[in-house]
Amino acid sequence: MKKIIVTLMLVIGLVSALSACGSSGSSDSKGAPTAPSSSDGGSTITITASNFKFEPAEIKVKKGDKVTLKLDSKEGMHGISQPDLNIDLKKTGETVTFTADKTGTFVFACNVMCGAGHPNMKGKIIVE
Ligand SMILES: [Cu+2]
Repeated sequence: MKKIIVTLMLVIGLVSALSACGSSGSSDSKGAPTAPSSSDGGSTITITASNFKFEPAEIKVKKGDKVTLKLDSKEGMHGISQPDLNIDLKKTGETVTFTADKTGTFVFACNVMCGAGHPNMKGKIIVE
């Protein structure tokens, strides 16, 4: 009799252990926020602007990449301007898509008068 109970307990233990394993849930992966995801359909890079900096302040792309920039103003009103790459964003959530067709370092700056730190709001896009 004792043997049967022990066996039963073992079986129950095993079954619950297995089902617990199976239902451990899906793990959603959060990728690195600044790294471009792919080069085929173009990648989207979100630039977060706050008083008075851009995050990331430096973006690296490969020549020929199709890149979409998205402006996310977290604090205050900011924009992103880079005339050589035809970038001119002035509202949060706004995007621009460009093809990095020339190598070099392209400095972008805030184009909305946002306060004392405005002249220091700069970042760069490096096309290599
Ligand atoms: Cu500004």
